[in-house]
Amino acid sequence: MNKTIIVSNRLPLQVIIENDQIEVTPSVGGLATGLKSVHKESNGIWIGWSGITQEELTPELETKISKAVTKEQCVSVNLTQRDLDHYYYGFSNRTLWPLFHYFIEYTEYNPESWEVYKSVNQKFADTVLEQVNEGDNVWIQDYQLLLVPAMVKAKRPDISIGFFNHIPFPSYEIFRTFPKRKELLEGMLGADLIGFHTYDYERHFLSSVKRILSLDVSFNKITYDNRIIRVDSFPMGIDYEKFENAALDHNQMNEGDKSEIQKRLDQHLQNEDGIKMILSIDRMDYTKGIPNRIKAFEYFLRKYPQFQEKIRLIMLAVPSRSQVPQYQKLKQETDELVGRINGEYSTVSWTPIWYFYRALPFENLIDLYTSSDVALITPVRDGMNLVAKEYVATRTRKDGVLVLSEMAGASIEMNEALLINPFNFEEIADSIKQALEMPKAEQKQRMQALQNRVSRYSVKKWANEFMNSLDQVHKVYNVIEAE
Ligand code: GDG
Repeated sequence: MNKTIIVSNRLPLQVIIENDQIEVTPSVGGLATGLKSVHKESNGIWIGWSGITQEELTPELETKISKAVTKEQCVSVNLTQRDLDHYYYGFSNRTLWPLFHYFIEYTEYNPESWEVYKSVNQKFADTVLEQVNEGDNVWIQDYQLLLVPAMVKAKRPDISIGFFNHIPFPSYEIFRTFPKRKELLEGMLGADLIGFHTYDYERHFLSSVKRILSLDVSFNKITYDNRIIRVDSFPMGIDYEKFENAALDHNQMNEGDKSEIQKRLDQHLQNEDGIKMILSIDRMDYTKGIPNRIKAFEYFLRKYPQFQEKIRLIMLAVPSRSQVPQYQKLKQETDELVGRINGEYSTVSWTPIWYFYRALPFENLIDLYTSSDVALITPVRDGMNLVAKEYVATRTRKDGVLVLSEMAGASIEMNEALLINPFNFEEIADSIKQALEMPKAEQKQRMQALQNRVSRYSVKKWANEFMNSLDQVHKVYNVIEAE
């Protein structure tokens, strides 16, 4: 039976070592859920790193991990600490991430990291080659693995390969600045189908292929190496039902079953007459526009002082890549901004910003989504942004307003949100006011339209559409071969 091999930087599971024993728990992230039908139900396998470096492993532990992940239909790729430093923290996070998000000034180019990135991509490709059989499909995920498609295709031209980029693809003028631009494109072109979240990313990619590799890209098809490669957009969705059901359960919860956070939220909602909650959730990342948001919030408090003591910004920032200096700087800037604004505006009974720098369990995420009148999502660049979609899915009472940056891929499908330019503080402040004062009927109308769209295009549908397109492209390829 033919299978699909999914390849991503991390396996969809958590491996914990304690006293020489290992525990493996499946991860519940969006990608793992979305690809479940492709992975588990079709007897597929998932290739990725387990989260444990080679240095942490004894031969016994390695065998145990290998056995445990095999049970989950996974195969782990072994990485050393040096691999991780250069391939992941180095080339992926200090080079490709800023480059693809238009932060050219943060983009470092270190030849040693590039060499390790190539060798680690080769490790992933070699693992695919060990596992692949005739008739299988391979679906490679994201910017950490840009070279894997060509590495697999070189050895197995018969195998159908898909690649999906989860982050933006920058415009040609940005991409052309990068020393290894040609190699990255050639790596991606090993795939038969290349997917992006939006048409704009697709367009940027095609223009780079046309101008850097001088290839014809008419009708989203590239003929290269005697093959046809198709490029298309597949906006990723969420597991809508999971969020909707969690919110429904949450809304019917007895007092005794409520989390501590929810009890605190309830207390404040009841005690502080008429106070409204504005929510933001993101990884602590410079692409998410966190300082812009805080500054715009301060501008709002100054411009519309009648809202002081009537609203609160709840900001959940999840620690991320804290070894990278720009992330440390961002954390410091955020701490200072929050401290300054709280210092300046707080009263004995009111603090304008509640700031959490940690990851919270899923249940608390639902507490926050369901208790917030407004979601304020202001990335300066974001491939998609699933938080915006999750907020919408949890608003089962059809109220709440989404204020969303037009720089998030999600904004293309979420026109009923209040769309803002994250660099325009005035516009953000005015949109916060509009959101807080929006009549219930208008909230309902906008929310219903958003829910209809977000529920229709779920993450499962996203995965199925990608796989169906990959099958189509492969058929065309076979026809050309036969001719
Ligand atoms: C990349 C692209 C693209 C957040 N805090 C907690 C928590 N989360 C979950 C959210 C959401 C996910 O993390 C974040 O997803 P995003 O899409 O917003 O952002 P990235 O992490 O940057 O993801 C992005 C995505 O890939 C998919 O292609 O949309 O553009 O950058 O699901 O719910 N989950 C829990 N606790 C937290 O504190 N449990």
